[in-house]
Amino acid sequence: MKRVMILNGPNLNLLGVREPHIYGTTTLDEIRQSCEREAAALTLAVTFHQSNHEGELVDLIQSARQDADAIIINPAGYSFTSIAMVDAIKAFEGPVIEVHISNIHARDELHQHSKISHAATGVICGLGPYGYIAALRALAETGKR
Ligand code: CA2
Repeated sequence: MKRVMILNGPNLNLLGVREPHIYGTTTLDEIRQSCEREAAALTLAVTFHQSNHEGELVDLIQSARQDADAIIINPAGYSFTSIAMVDAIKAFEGPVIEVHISNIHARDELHQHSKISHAATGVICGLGPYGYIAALRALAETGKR
């Protein structure tokens, strides 16, 4: 069974609680539940993590070298700053899909240019929480054809 590690960066624990006009009303726990349901339907094994700490996210990306076949990551605010996460992702051999709930390209300049995208296999943004489901479906398809 393909193992997928889903990683969420800083402040995503506040989803659904603050700024619903940008990020919607779905909570991170609801996203976790829908990812777990979808993964079961696709026969993928998922783990779901959130951290507000860059080093902890780097440790998780490194651990994926042993523990996962693919990564889905919403790096949140670290998208725009973290060379350490870019380097860790480059050391991971499987596919890495970057997900953003909002359309970062339609945001202010601070939120537009993700450094993580340089190291990602693919990027999904602007589809709301469905982006995580789309990423799982893409990973389930990868390697089939
Ligand atoms: O759209 C996304 O998924 C983002 O990765 C979310 C990040 C933002 O910095 C990126 O530009 C796009 C921010 C996550 C913060 O989430 C909050 C949720 C509720 C209230 C405050 C922050």
